[in-house]
Amino acid sequence: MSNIKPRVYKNISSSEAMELENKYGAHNYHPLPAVLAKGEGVYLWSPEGKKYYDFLSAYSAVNQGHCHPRLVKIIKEQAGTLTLTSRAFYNNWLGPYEEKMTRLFGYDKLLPMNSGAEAVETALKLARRWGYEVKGVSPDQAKIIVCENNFHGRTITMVSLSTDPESCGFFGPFTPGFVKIPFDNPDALKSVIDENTVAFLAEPIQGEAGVYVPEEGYLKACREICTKAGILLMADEIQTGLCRTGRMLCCEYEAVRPDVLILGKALSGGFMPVSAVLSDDEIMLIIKPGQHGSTFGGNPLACRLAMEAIDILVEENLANNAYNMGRIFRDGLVKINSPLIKKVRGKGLLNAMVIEPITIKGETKTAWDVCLKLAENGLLAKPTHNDIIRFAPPLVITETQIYECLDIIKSSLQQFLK
Ligand code: IF1
Repeated sequence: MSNIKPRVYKNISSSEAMELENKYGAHNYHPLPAVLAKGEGVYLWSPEGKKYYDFLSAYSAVNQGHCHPRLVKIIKEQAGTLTLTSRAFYNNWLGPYEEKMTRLFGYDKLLPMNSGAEAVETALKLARRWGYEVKGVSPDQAKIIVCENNFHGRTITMVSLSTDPESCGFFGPFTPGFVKIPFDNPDALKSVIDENTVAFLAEPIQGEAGVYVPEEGYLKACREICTKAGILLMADEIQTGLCRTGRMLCCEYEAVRPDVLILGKALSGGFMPVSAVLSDDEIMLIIKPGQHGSTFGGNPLACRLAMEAIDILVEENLANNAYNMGRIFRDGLVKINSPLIKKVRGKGLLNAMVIEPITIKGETKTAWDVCLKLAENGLLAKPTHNDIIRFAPPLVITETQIYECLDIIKSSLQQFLK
């Protein structure tokens, strides 16, 4: 063992934190130069005490607000009681969690996993096996339709679905059996279905692609096409779900019930990875004991957190707040009337601003530069592409805070143009 003197890391400075990450950590991200040490509700603080509004919410994993007191209480209680048993045995919180979730979302069964990617992988495995055993598709011939510009995670199969070179480049060979069609195009879906097609997987709004909201009626049309063709509609609501878009599920806007519902992120209120797949017995019971699982899936700590995280969403009426605050936010962005704002779009508190590229003193300013300026002025947001900034604060944000953030955005854009 090396004889390095143990360092004390408590209260390291922002610059030390960045230095350590750059020196000892993989460079698989390019973070904004903001170091966070404390979070509460919609606020984040740096080690030096600089206060920020969080307009990313860890990519919609902190819908309930940072360190929600009810979740802190539950995790402390359960962490001192029982955290993990594995599914080799039962535990006293998985059943109650499964009952709560299946009743709330209206499905027969829930399969608990951890990361979002694992939940999407689970949905793909369910669809394939259902295709072979119920639909009668020939072995290893199952096809699953996905949308271009999707984001479903970072595993090899997830990036096999991707059309983004940043996500999938140089990670081949890819998992076969996927057909990619344009998003928001029901005819494209209908045209590729054949006797081997088992499912269609889509995000109700494409988050990473830049908060692409499909035309009104798109989800309903896909539902009808899948029903008619006898294939499964699978909704990845990992980012759009759990009140983010102004409804408990984004699919609710069109009264669409997916055959397979995929949840994650805010399912734990940002405390730990908790994901879930929900479907009815005809699909879920296709997987028999020993055919799928995970070490941490369904652990009692995750179950208690998720039950409390769901209760907070419902009892604090966060879908309603997301709907109302989102409308105020989008209207406010438009009213800024900045030449830098090309387009504003979104639903609930999943919004995006498309930036008009602008050259100032010979330098073309991008969404990244705008985000640097926003951070300087106390608002943290991240570009999803060169010209798109996603705005997704915790759903507990108040009207007063929304207006304060609109002022920060307005003044940041003005400072840009000076
Ligand atoms: C990163 C993006 C967002 C997701 C949807 C599945 C997953 C995600 C709709 C996988 C995860 C995260 C991953 C994170 C950044 C973030 C992201 F920019 F990558 F695309 F939110 F838009 N389905 N999204 O959004 O869930 O396995 O991560 O738990 O990888 O950089 P996960």
